[in-house]
Amino acid sequence: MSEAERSTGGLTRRSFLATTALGASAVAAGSLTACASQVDESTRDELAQTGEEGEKYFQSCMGNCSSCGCPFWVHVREGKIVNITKPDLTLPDGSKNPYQEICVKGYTNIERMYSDHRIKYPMRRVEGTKRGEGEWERISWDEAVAEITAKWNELQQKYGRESIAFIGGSGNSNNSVFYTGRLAALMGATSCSSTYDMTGMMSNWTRMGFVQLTNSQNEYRDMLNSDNIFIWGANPTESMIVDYHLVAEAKEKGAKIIVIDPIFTTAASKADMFVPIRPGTDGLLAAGMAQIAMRDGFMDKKNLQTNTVGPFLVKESDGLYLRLSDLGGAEAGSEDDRILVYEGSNAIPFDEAQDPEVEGAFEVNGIAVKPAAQVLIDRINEWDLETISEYTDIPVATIEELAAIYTSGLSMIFTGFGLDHYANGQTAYEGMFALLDITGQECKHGAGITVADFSAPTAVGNLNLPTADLTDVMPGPTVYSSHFPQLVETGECGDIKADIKGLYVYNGNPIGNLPERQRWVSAFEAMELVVVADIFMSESATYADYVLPVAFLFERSDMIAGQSLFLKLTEKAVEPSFEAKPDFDIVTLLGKAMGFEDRFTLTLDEYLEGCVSNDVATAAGVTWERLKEEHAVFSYPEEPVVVGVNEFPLTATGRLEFYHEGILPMANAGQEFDQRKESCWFWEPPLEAWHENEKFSQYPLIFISERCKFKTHTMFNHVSSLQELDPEPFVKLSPKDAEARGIAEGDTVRLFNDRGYVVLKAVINNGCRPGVIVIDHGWEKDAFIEGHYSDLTSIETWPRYEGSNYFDCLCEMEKVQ
Ligand SMILES: Nc1nc2c(c(=O)[nH]1)N[C@H]1C(S)=C(S)[C@@H](COP(=O)(O)OP(=O)(O)OC[C@H]3O[C@@H](n4cnc5c(=O)[nH]c(N)nc54)[C@H](O)[C@@H]3O)O[C@H]1N2
Ligand SMILES: Nc1nc2c(c(=O)[nH]1)N[C@H]1C(S)=C(S)[C@@H](COP(=O)(O)OP(=O)(O)OC[C@H]3O[C@@H](n4cnc5c(=O)[nH]c(N)nc54)[C@H](O)[C@@H]3O)O[C@H]1N2
Ligand code: SF4
Ligand SMILES: [Mo]
Repeated sequence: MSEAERSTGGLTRRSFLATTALGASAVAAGSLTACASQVDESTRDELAQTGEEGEKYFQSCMGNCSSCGCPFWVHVREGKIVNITKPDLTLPDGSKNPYQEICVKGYTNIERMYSDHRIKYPMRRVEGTKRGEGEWERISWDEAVAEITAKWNELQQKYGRESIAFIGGSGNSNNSVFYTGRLAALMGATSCSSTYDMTGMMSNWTRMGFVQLTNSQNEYRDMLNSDNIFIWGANPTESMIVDYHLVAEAKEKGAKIIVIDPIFTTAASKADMFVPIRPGTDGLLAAGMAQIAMRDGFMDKKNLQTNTVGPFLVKESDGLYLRLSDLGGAEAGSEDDRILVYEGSNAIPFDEAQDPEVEGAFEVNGIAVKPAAQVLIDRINEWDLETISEYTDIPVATIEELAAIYTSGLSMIFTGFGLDHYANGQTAYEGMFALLDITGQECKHGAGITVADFSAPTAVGNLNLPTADLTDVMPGPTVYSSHFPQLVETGECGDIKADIKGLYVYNGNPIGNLPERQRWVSAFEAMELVVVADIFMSESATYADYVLPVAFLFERSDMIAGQSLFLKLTEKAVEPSFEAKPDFDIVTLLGKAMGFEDRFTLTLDEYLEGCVSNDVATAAGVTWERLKEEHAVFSYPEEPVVVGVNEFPLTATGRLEFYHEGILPMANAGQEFDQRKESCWFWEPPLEAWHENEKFSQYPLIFISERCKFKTHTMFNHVSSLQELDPEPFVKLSPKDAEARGIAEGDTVRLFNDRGYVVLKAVINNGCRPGVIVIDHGWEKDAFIEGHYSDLTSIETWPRYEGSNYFDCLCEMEKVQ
């Protein structure tokens, strides 16, 4: 393929421009996925220009970005979708919904729907061809369902119920697709749970408990109450496109914006201060700032005493809290066996204390103890500012300046998932939490930490419904994607034993989106049956034995919960293209054929109605009738949620927990686990992405990715108009790294390490930190000249959290001659 062809997904530039938005001539002859659109472009253009509004249906993008689903009106004329416009959702006070805009990707959903990349029919890989060769034959739904379920029965009889694994993804969060979990549970199949973003989310949950409305401490709107906003490990102008205006508005109101990132992002270009940091060292920077704050008298004792576990006494011997039972005052484990704090030379139950100590070391009945806050402070003080400066590569004076700004007013940390993508990302999040707890920048409006994920409607739209009635059913095991290849390779993962022989992939594109792609390709190859249900011919679908066509968002009604202030009920605007069906219908067909007729009796509407027949919805005033009438119902508190103000930690102690007594790893994958070390913040270098790592002399470049405005993961990859704006992948590198390797702008380069390689173009960029290279996220294999960027990354995890550690990756680069 020539370069021009490659950059436009296989079409020459001329034919590409001529066929943008699926002109019939773009159709690859004979391919069953490539299809003539049901409406040709000129007809749709004509329809779009008639000036009439057409029929309007309430719909939503489901980009899995920002606030996860900007609401739309889609306009239909003569059965064709011709336009997308923005509904004006308002908050109860009459103000505009702050979480809805339509970005450039959003408007291309029409083109996406009519794209030649849709899967049109159920298809079976042609017998005698290999997976991935792309030879398909069209079959009927009856054949597909009969053949797939016959094979499932055979495999389950031979290898056990758990030998079929269901792998979901982050795809589009909608209640229809979640229904797939019902089939998996009934079949006793193994569920593979994807681990992207997991370290970040688990760090939050471990600290706050599974609070209902937010995964972070403050909802985004609360930034408008802040004096300082630290954008720290997030790239919101690309990844939270429709939410970034809140940062801009806060700035207009006078807030100072500080960006801490290894690369000079667009947000950095708009900020008051940019601090380039060495990757993987954020926890240390936070510790340095906390140290300075304490030195300068900004320790907030009251906050530690009341909102956190700060005063709880920790026994030096075993790291457990000192309780009344340790002193013979209560029966161990009884309700009265309360945790003790130190006040006026005595250890007393925490709920009787007025002004407990948060610092110091004490002896109680011969037992050496320290308040948990002191344990944290000791860990922080193990690091001196010079060492912190050396490791973070930030001058001491800058760390001092950051601390001074942070303590100068109400400060918010706006973080994201950049820090999550290192194996020990919790050291960064927990470092930030320590800074918040010590300085008291929390539990009040304008101060705290915010990350995309405020999820009121998730509870309202009961996502547990698909399995809630299955109390008599024994579901299969759940394994995290970070250990799924291990399970396939060895049949074991901790306590789980399963001989996985069949995969059902839905709502995700694991090959290419999960780290260490070759392990995933091998896992797919080891299967006797791979089924992929998708709207599009994704990279994973190309490795399937059967593909099942899923209806596009506008071709079904659905409920969208999560990352929004509104619960939304979308309306089917047009009939599904070709033979596509909503996941709900697909799962119902498969479930009935597996013998679960009496468990799949609902229609999609009945199921969606059931989703809002729950107490949380009733309390929020959300009813099916209202949803039918209003489409989107505000189901969130009017004031931004701030944990510690209008929502409270749901931890065992009822407080924010920076110390964890007896913490366990997220999953037992047979790993060693140092419970004492993990009980409280500490810092160690990333597993791989570190200049003192033994691989560094061979592979001295840290490979990270960034979000791109024109893609959400791989979901908008085949939209021609976006391809025109963003035609091919390239690696960004600093002038210094380019010079050292004789690389010039536009050269073709090869990145490689022990795991794999990728060949693509190089772009030299001054905003790139020397030693760090960047490829934007979301490309699939056909986009690269050779290889795949996910062949570089590692699946290895930290013992505590199951993560996907895309950025914890070293490689080298050379010019391709
Ligand atoms: N357009 C678009 N938007 C999206 C998505 C998409 O694919 N496309 N995906 C959505 C999803 S699922 C997610 S999880 C989010 C993720 O979006 P973000 O939370 O913004 O995460 P990333 O873009 O992965 O990384 C954020 C920033 O962290 C920086 N970074 C990398 N390493 C370090 C480090 O060691 N320290 C510090 N301080 N910074 C570091 C990166 O340079 C980057 O600027 O975006 C969502 N929004
Ligand atoms: N190198 C690198 N890799 C990364 C990241 C990174 O920063 N760098 N980020 C990671 C992160 S944070 C995330 S969240 C993951 C995302 O990883 P994935 O969840 O695998 O992301 P998508 O590419 O969006 O794949 C979603 C698939 O689901 C399909 N789909 C959409 N809606 C539906 C539906 O209703 N039903 C069905 N059956 N299918 C549907 C889409 O067509 C698409 O093929 O990527 C991760 N991968
Ligand atoms: S892709 Fe754009 S329009 Fe769609 S949800 Fe994301 S930000 Fe909104
Ligand atoms: Mo993500």
